[in-house]
Amino acid sequence: MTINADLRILARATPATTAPLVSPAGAGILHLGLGSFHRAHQAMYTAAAMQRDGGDWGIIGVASRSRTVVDAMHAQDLLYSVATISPAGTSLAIPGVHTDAFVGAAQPERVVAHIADASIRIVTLTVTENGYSYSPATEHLDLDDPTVRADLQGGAPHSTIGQLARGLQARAAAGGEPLSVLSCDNLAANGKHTEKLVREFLQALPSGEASEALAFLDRAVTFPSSMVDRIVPSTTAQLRDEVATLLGAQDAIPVPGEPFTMWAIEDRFAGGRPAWEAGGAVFTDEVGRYEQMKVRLLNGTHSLIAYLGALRGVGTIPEAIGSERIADAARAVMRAEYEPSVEVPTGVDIRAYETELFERWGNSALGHRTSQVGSDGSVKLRQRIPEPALLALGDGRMPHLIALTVAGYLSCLAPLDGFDPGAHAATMTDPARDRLASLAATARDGSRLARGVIGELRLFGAELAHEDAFIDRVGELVDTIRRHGVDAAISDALSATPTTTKEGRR
Ligand code: CS2
Repeated sequence: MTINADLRILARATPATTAPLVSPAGAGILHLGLGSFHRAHQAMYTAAAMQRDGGDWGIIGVASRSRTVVDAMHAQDLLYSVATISPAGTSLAIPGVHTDAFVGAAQPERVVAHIADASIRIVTLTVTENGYSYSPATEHLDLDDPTVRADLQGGAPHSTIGQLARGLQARAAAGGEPLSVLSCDNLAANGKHTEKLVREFLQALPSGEASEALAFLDRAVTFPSSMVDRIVPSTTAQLRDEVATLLGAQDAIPVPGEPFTMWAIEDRFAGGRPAWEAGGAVFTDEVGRYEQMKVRLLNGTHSLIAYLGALRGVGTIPEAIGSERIADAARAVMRAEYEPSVEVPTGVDIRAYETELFERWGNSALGHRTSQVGSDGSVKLRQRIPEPALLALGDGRMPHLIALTVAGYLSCLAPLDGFDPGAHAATMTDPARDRLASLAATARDGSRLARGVIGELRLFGAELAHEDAFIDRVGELVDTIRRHGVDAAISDALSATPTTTKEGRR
């Protein structure tokens, strides 16, 4: 008996919780980025929407390069389970929203054809911060990126922005039915950002080639912004075993997720949308505020916890936040350095939000790894730290704990000669790892390393590259970590931070 038969039989034979929530007849959504996050987040909201209101909102999932999930999904009738995990136990759901899945790198023309197809009304994206071909140094589409250059020259496109732009050109030529492109990545103003990059791609084409597509964008394409939130660790063999026991069938690709989930979306959909509110999504004009609050308080602090934890030899986020020193640093960075830069969305109680964050990070059953959160720091930190850091510096305050976050990152990813950041740092991956390693190889101390990375490489954008006092502070903390250990650096940053008095702590 094949795995898919198992899942189907299970769908009929077991209680509703393990039957697929829906089985759509047709697809209305093309999703780029078939990773765990999409499968535990958007897929669940879309299932809830169709359960309540029906609609042809099935999802065609496109994995960027890897065949693993696509092959497993085809072997399982496009089904997989989402395991909601807390210390109280694990519950399973099978969303069942996907109507097809394929690998974009293997069939780029098919991505373009689906975007052009009128039955698709929304293209959603979870391609990570790194998937937008954006150059922080120029603040535009990265025209030096070889994939973008090749996509501009014609042929089947391989960059996400190239695929979107070529798909929109084809859709314009095919009659120009309305469409929305919805970014679900952790980027500030992710809708605007995506639109800007798509337009820059089209504008970079030989004159006249994109005029029809640009007029179509003006007339019938929207790029709503959205803030997505759910902690989704990588799948483990242990989870596969646990799911097999609960399900009574093998699932090769279960996705673990925390109980908390949130989605705030701008309600600007050109061709309609699923009733995602049925799954708890919030439609609001304040997405920018939600995004800012989440990317800074949750993600920015998450990075700090991950790097400090890894440097203390700790493998998981709950273990890291369980240390009082790291919890103090986390609270201080949130209150003293991120909160002043955030406009809190209407109706949100920031203290309650913060308390909930500590509970979420402390979810010991989830086993979220410091190495996972610490990976891709070059592209993640760029979203999380420059604006709050610049704001504090502009107000005459040194953001010591943001500097410590960067120092922790550099100590993990670009260790100076003679410093061993430990096993968890060693498994962090990062697109800038080689560039960082060559800077670390020639830098004699933290100050030169920080200058090279922030000042010359401009890893965190053009503005921070000129903030000498901040760069020096990062360098000092790198040296403290190397000479006296991470705890000494935490004490140093905390004692320099005015609001980390007893009264400011909890
Ligand atoms: C994390 C996020 O890996 C990371 O950088 O901060 O993936 C985080 O878990 C999610 O954004 C939560 O919504």
